[in-house]
Amino acid sequence: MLIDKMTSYEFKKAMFLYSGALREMNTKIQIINEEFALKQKTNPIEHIKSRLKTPESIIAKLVRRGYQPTFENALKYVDDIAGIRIICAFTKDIYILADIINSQSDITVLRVKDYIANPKENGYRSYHMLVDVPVFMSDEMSKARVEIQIRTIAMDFWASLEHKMRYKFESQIPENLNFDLLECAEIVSYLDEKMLLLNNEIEKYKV
Ligand code: 0O2
Repeated sequence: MLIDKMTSYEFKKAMFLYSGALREMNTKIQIINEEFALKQKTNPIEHIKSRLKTPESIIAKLVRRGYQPTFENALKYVDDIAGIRIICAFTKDIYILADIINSQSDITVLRVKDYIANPKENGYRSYHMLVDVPVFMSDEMSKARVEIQIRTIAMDFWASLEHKMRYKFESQIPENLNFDLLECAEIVSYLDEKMLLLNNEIEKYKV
């Protein structure tokens, strides 16, 4: 069981690797953002959040998916033990960033889920990438998976509220609230489109 292994060297080393990969990825993304500011005097990224999933949350996810909450299953089935969320102002920046991450020679993109082109039924929008990041140690190199979620400020606003509601209602969100959430998701999508068009107009007048 995962609980039994939490104090073991094996578990600590795995979490150390995830944490290293998270920091590597964070630095990469910050460098990309600063380079944008240098070249184009604009930052595509509003802010970055990163976190390591707690053992409790790993166990909860495994149980939710019908797996035994073991260390081996955590490594095999929980893809977002290390997670980064990148918040952009505009949808176009999401795809620019995703392309740049994709082209980094030391990063292997394992999976992409484009919930912007294909929103979830509940209205969730975000761009997810699962990547393998190399972590160089004193005598070896290991890879660890990091889940990257890229979304706009508006998409993040929606996802935070939906997450809070799901938590409050223990995943049984009342039908009328689900309807309102879906309506808000459509408004968010419209707002993102409008803001992008507005920004394109502003860009034309840049000195
Ligand atoms: P938490 O509490 O944010 O960590 P996978 O995680 O890849 O094994 P899945 O569900 O196929 O399994 O992956 P997916 O769809 O890429 O979702 C992973 C994460 O995206 C979730 O992690 C959430 O953070 C976010 N997400 C996905 N769908 C929704 C949604 O409908 N609403 C909100 N608010 N967030 C969503 P966790 O572990 O489920 O949650």
